[in-house]
Amino acid sequence: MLSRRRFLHSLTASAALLGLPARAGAEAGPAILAAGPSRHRIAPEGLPETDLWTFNGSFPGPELRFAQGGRLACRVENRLEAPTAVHWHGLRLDNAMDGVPGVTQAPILPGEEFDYAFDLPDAGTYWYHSHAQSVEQVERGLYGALIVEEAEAPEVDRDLTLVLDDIRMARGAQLAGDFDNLHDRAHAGRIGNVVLTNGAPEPRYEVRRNDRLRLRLVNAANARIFELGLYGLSGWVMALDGMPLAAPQALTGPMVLAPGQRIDLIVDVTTAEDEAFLLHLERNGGYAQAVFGVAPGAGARRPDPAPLPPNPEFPIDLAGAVPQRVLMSGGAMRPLGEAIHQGEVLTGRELTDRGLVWALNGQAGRDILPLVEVPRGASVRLGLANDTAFRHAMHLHGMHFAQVRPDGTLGPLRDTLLMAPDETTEIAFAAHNPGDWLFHCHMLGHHAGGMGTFIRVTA
Ligand SMILES: [Cu+2]
Repeated sequence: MLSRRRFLHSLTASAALLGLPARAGAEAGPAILAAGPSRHRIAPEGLPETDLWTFNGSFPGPELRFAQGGRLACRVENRLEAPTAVHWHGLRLDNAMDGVPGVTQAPILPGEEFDYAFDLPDAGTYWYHSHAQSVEQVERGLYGALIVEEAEAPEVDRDLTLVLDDIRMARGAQLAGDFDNLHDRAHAGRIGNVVLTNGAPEPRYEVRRNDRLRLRLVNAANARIFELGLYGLSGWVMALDGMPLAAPQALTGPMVLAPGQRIDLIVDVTTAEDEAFLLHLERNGGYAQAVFGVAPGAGARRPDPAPLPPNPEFPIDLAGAVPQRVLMSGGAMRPLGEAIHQGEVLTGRELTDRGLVWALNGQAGRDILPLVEVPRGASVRLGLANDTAFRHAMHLHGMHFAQVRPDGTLGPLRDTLLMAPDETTEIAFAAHNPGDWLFHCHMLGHHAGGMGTFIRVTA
């Protein structure tokens, strides 16, 4: 892995050159994220390095860490030959900083830059990624973790972020170039053939027996839904999509992590063997997603962890919520007959010619009108029906929602919800954050293929 220390050193130098104020302690996030091409050793020695697009030449991009209640200030420089923009996934931030070209900002053109600056009211595990031509740019490596630290963090021996991805590698250890192919779009999305953790296949981390680890899992893949297990580690789910659970939930079975989602774990190294694993589960067994080398340790088992401190809350008024249905349609096996695209009714053939294969409420691609418009402070209740043969990971920008359980109670807060084929469910959220906020499938080819809309919260 790249040395974070070396990276921070080089940034301090750039900040000084630009006359930007130096920051200290947990506020010392980089002053600059430069998007540009870089080469990385992913394939075994003997094969070429892989050409990627990354932030600051690091794959994944540098892990950003800030203190809760602090402020992120970061200049994004575009050294690519394509327009870009950075979305700060899961953060309840100012709309103008959300990083969606054509909605919250103009794209950052090659050679240009954009200054992002916003407050960080919530602690948790978040991530940042390109939101311009994301089906290509995220696949090429334009993403990184963003951690907001609690003032009173739980005591652990190691706080480790594991950013999961898969890439589709072709000859010469280079990415297969057909990022936009219609077949992927209309099926489960671009699924890779090389699975990575922090940019490497099967990385190894050294720990000691009885160590307590905080593992922050982030799914940065285009479309892969990770099913994960632990071997030799046992513990609790502490947070989902950055938001703390009211009570730690003991881990008893596999974990499912859809694209865009995060899980915070606290685990103890309980194995008597000399290795433990984060397992990637497949139908017929599992293999190592990440390996932990286990050295003898002097420590004893610790008591169960206390819940993480709660983030600021915005109560959801379920009874008074504005209802809106969302019908998800299209894709292979149940293709769109016709749908509206930017105010025009198009046939299935015409839609396909434009790469559009999915629709929300009969709209293929983002309309000029919002899915729903509410005043700030209202609550919204979305009835979601997945009338497709595929799974989708529906992501809301700028606000967290809760799933409404059949008994009417609310599940934990999330920003991305995985839906099964033919599933219907409801989510609800407090519209506390003014602006136009995307609501889209985080399988990036599905979004590019039409599965996206937005919600307007008026001030
Ligand atoms: Cu989808």
